[in-house]
Amino acid sequence: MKDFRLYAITGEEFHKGKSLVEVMEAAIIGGVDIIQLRDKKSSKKDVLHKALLLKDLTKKYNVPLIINDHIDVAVAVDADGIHLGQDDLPLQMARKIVGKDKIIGISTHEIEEAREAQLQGADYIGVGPIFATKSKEDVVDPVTTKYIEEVKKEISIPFVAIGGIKLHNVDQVLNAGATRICAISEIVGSADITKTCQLFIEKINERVSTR
Ligand code: TZP
Ligand code: MG
Repeated sequence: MKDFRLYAITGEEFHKGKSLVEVMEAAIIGGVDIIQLRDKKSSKKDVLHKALLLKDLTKKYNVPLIINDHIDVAVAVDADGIHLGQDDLPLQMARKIVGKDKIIGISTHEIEEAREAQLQGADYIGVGPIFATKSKEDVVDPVTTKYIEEVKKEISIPFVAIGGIKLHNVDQVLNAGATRICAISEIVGSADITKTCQLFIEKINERVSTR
């Protein structure tokens, strides 16, 4: 997959009356270079509708679209990939459905899960939650930046840090060795989404270019 720096996930409870497309377009304009549709509440039909809207948007900007959980929706709209958790369909089974050209991302919370995801052919892993977060139900305890250091040392596929990452604490995440940042609430809940993304990108570029 093409490398990325800033990954935005939808979180409609934070969108403050703005439309899904408006929010994600502002993020893309600010420099987000991959987006995920994550919707744990809507019907399949509504998720499909949202996926079609985001497919049009991401096509316009040439940004990859990842669908959380709903592999069928991802296939139906020809999304660029899917994101799965530890309790979702196993990676090899999901791979059979989406094929070798699609991106598969896996959430991991410990090094064993990261090793397994890499072994099974994940295209990237999520590493988190780094800090406490209110954006995910049944979330495990924060894994802290220690887990980033472990993954950095041992895992060779791309990893993206997630969970409670804000402009005020992203430096800690970058200092631990992350080069890709993912956020929900700090991006989509921001009063100025484009500006927030630009500031994230500046911080990432500052750190990453000096390594
Ligand atoms: N997976 C691990 S933490 C998390 C997910 C989906 C939520 C991240 O949301 P926020 O608002 O950036 O903390
Ligand atoms: Mg899932």
